[in-house]
Amino acid sequence: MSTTPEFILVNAQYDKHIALIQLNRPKELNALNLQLMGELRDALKQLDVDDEVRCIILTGNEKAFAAGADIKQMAGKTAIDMLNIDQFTTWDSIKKTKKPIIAAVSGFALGGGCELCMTCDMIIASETAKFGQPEIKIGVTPGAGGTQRLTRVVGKALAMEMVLTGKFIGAEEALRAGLINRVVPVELYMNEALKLAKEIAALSPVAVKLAKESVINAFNSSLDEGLQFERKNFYLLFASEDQKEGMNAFVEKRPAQFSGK
Ligand code: DAK
Repeated sequence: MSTTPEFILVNAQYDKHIALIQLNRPKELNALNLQLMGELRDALKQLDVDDEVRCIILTGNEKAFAAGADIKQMAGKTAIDMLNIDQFTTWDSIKKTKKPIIAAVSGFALGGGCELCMTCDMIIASETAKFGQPEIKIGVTPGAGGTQRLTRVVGKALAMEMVLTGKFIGAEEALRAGLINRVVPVELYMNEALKLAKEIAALSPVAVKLAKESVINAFNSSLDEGLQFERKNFYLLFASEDQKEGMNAFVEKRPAQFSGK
């Protein structure tokens, strides 16, 4: 990044091999304006090539992960403005992050905020988290995957209800629906996200990266294609030092030290 971001805080050394990005427009409930999204895209690109970083936590604050795209910024736009702004390039870039991203969610995760946390790989939520796709209430539909990712995860019945009525669901319902990994008391959600990040950061970064790639591929391929893809990644890992280290450490009954090579 060439300039210091204004709407996000980035700590590349939040913990050993763990980076933290915090969305930081608290007065606007972290509404995702174009600048914030650009800053987020740039930060993720940079962390993705930082060899010291093995896992990224993305969070907001206790009141809001993000209340959606910035409605005030979008309200007066024409279709051609939206086309020329081409937010999809930014969202696609975020989606292409190879390292695992854990969303630590408290409060509102709505519209683009819900879509952003679904773009992450795992979601840890506080008991106060509320997920929703309320775009229908402002005369549009979800635009960054809300009708697709949500439906694949929670199923048609709940997705239809959320997308067609804009209703929010709480953390417990989101857990039951398979949208999130766990719910913890609000004072613990960052700790819980860090605990999960540490677990992942202790493993082979190259295996983690390929494992993420294979799981994501499951959403974009037939079962046979996905299995072929998985197989190639599995073979590829036998070219890594981490595979030798991991298997030798098991045989020698000692903890493995993974280098990412
Ligand atoms: N945009 C702009 N400002 C927002 C905002 C938003 N999404 N959400 C909240 N704010 C602002 C409020 O306007 C208010 O500002 P001031 O009036 O103080 O200046 C401040 O944050 C505090 O909000 P409230 O006073 O409303 O707080 P409450 O606790 O009473 O209510 C709420 C919280 C989250 C229920 C409410 O703020 C709310 O309903 N917010 C809007 C939620 C929403 O409709 N979200 C969906 C937005 S549409 C795309 C990618 C993504 C998207 C589209 C396209 N492409 C790749 C093309 C995404 C679209 C969306 O997300």
